[in-house]
Amino acid sequence: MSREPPLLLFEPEVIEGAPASGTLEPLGEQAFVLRGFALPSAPDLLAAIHEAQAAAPFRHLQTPGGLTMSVSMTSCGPLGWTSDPKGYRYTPFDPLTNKRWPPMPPSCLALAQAASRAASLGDFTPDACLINRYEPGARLSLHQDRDEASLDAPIVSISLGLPATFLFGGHARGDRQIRVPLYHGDVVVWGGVDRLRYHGVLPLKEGVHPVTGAFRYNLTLRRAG
Ligand code: MD3
Ligand code: FE
Repeated sequence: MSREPPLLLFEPEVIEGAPASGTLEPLGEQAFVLRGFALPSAPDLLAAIHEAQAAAPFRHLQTPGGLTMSVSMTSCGPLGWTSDPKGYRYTPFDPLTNKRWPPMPPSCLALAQAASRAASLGDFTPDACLINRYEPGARLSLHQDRDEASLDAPIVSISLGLPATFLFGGHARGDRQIRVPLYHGDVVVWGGVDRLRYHGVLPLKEGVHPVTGAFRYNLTLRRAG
C-alpha cells in the first residue's frame, strides 16, 4: 500500500537558501556566527519585539551629524540606546515617552547567555537590548560599538526575518571587510579582541518573509552600564 509523502507547506532552508542550523562559523578569534541558534526562540522573540514596541515605538533617530537613520530603533532592558544631535548614549528612560524602557524579555536574556557560552565567551548578563528594524533600503553604515561602559563584555546579535548582508571589518575604518549573509534565526557573538571591529549592514533587499513580512529585525544584547 503506497502513501503520499507529507505535503510540505514550506521548507525554510529551501526558500531562504540559508546554511544548515547548528554550525559555528568563526569570523575572527573571538567572533562567531551561530547558524539557526535562535530558531527555536523565534516566536518568543517576535512576541517580545511586538510587546516592546507597543510601549516604546520604533523611531528613526537623528545622528549627531544631523542625518536621519534609515533603520528604525527601540530598546528594552534597564538601559536603551539613543542618538540625537547632542550625541550617542545609553539612558534608563526612553526620551520619546519619558518612561523606563520596557523590560528585557526572559527569552532574550536566556538566548544571549546561551550564545555567549556556546562561543566560549563566558558568562554574560546584558543590561541593554537594542532592537533594530530594517525595511527594504535601510542600511547601517560602517561603525564601531563603543558607547558601552563595559567593553570587556561581548555583544550578542540575533537576526530575524528578511536576510541581510553584514560587513565585518577590522580595527581601522579602512581595513578590508568580509561580507556575511545573515538569515532568520542566526546569532552573531563577538567579544575580546574582536569587540571593537568595524561593521555595518548593506541596504536591505526587497522581499517578503513568511514570519516578518517586509522587515528584518536585529536584537543586539549588550552590557552598557
Ligand atoms: C560588531 N547592528 O546595532 S549586529 C548595531 O544587524 C549593529 O542590525 C547590526 O551593528 C544589525 O550596532 C549588526 C551584528 C554584528 C556581527 C558581528 C560583529 C556586529 C559586529 C563583529 C564585530 C563587531
Ligand atoms: Fe553595531
